[in-house]
Amino acid sequence: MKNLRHSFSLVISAIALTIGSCTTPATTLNPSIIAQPTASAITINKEDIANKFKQVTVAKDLERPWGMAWLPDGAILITERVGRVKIFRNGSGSLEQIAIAEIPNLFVSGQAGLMDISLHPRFAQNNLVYLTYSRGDFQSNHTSILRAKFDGKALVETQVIFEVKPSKSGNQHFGSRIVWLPDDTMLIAIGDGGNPPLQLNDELIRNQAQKLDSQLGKVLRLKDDGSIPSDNPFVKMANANPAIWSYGHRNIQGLFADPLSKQVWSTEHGSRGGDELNLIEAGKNYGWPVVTFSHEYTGGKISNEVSRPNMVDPKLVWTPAIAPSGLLLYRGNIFPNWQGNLFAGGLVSKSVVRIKIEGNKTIVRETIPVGQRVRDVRQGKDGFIYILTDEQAGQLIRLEPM
Ligand SMILES: [Ca+2]
Repeated sequence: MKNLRHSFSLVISAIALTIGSCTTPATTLNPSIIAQPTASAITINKEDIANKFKQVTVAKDLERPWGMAWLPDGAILITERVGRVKIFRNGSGSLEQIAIAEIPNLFVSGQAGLMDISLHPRFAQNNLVYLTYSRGDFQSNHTSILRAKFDGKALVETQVIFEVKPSKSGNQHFGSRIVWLPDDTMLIAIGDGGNPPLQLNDELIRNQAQKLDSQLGKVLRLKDDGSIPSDNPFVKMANANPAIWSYGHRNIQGLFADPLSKQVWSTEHGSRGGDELNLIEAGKNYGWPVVTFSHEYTGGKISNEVSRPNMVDPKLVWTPAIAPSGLLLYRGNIFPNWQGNLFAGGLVSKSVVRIKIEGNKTIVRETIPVGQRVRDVRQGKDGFIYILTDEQAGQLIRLEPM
């Protein structure tokens, strides 16, 4: 283990901001209160000074790693987008590939491939592991959930337990984080299918996010066998897909369910600017692409509206984009003053943003430069914060107090 670099824990490059709670009557949000990562510094308080830390690279040569999950003994299972799973053992520092029985019709291209990994909440009893991946080919593919058993050495008995409908073409916007709720159901975030000019049914595919008969652009809630719980919000609505938990999402790649507060937080990619932090609640519409701060990559407006009364406002907006992936709400003891803070990874920003929640306000407290594309941020079983970087030679980086 080597200390590759010291962090810049006191560098604060984002301005504090707040956006009204989602329950307030919607008004047009003032763009001046939106996060401007280049804006002026804010006052450094004792809390920040107490949390000096360093970034330690504990594993490297991971090829485009995407997700990670902790085994009961502290070892970490890590996915690589090309279709591999590796195991990292903290004690020895070893990183080894493990065998996986089969990933049927794995599609690796652009953003597609093997993505998230998550253990069943009762893994100690059933050894079940859940993986998300894109299945099919460039013409037709589905984000799918693969369930496997970890026998101590390999992932065996793989079985596809869920696939998103409808199918789509192309290699963009798959989602696909998995988190677990206290009742052992899972939430999975699914992207809207892709950018213009990609179409589905003779219109832009991104419009799927507002269609309740489609699973694209949604957060879905499923049972641990891939079936649909009978108490989902749209189960009784005619023509609505019963798996839907929330809708109007572009592409969520950061999702966290906090067992203490029972809150579910997400980070969502905008197009050009307009990335969002959202508090996810059942049955709610999060607006995409009807309301958004985001612009087309070509520069034009996507919508003239940024808020509507029946749609949930984001808690925080990033313009320019950070390209968020990986989200953690910290509940460990290693950094006591960071209790309850959110940590949002950024692919384009190559950083992790620390966000404090104060009642209905979310305040950007600091930006932690990583210098590599950040794909995932998690709290380890040991209470340290782990960062996975999306590079051809990606790294597993641990934040440690100094
Ligand atoms: Ca939104």
